[in-house]
Amino acid sequence: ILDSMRGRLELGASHLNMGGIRAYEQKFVNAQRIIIVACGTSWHAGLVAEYLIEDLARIPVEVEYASEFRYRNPIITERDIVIAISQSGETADTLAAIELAKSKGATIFGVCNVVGSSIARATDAGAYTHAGPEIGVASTKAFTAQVTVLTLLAMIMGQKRGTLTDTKLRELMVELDTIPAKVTKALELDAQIREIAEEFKDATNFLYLGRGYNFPVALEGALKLKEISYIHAEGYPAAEMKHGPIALIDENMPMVVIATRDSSYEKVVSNIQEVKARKGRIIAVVSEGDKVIPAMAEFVIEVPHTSEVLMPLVSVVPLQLLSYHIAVLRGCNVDQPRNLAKSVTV
Ligand code: F1P
Repeated sequence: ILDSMRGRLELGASHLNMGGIRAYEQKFVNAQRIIIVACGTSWHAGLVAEYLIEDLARIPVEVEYASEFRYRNPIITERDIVIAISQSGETADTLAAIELAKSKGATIFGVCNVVGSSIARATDAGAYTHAGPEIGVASTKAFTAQVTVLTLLAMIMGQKRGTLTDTKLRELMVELDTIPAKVTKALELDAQIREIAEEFKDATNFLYLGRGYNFPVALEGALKLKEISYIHAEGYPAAEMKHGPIALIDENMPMVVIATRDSSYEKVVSNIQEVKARKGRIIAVVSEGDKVIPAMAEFVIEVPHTSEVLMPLVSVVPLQLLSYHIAVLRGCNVDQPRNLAKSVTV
């Protein structure tokens, strides 16, 4: 199993510096800490990786905005592994964060989409995502590909460190193979999501809530809406709502709640109750067959069920579709949003 995963990761290796994980396997196994640096959507993929690596491999992870990390005075040692994530491989802030970490002796592992890009060349090792060119400026399939590579990486680390049993590893491998079909099913929700978009196309604010693995997905849903439809949107961990954002809820506030069946499901149900009591308009993303939340939410989007570790790969899809349809209905150019560059090189 490990060999097949290695094979899958090393498919992403090239003749450049992106040499796959094998040469650095021991470094990963013995890592004291992993620092993830990235921007935008890639940073959200990094947050998912924090959950994955801490859960499966039990290595402490810090996720940093490269744009902030490069300008402060972070503590970095040669025992650290820095994972740099970038779709374009040209993001100036991520490149600068890599250079800083390198100057302190850290090992740099890249997760990039563009072969031979500046970031790929600056890393010691890495894996290409091979998601194909992102036609639009806003990252979508790159997120899925990044999370997939990072999942495999966490699984390899977990197996090598003995924190992930062979049985659990095998189960995850089998489940990973079901993900493409589940993503296809989620994409088939297109017409239903367009109807929801019709309802909310004139909204001026949106809140996105999620817990656990679905928290980074909430952030990513909000970012996609901002990027392509120019609607103000914020993502929060669902439990943070009571620490501030709850004040924003009224009958005009659409709330997208990612509430798939996982270890925090019951808590998310009680968050939904709190929103409902304040007359917020709830759009809930739930696991197929859920009977509880459909009775509470105004709109329900059912996605195929999968375990929480892999759920971001499925639950992000309806949020991307929602942003897309709202943007199109508002007459926005989804491929070339205003003010946004494909590669932020300054
Ligand atoms: C990072 C990023 C994208 C965003 C936009 C601007 O790019 O913030 O996530 O959608 O394209 O750049 P990258 O480092 O992943 O190429």
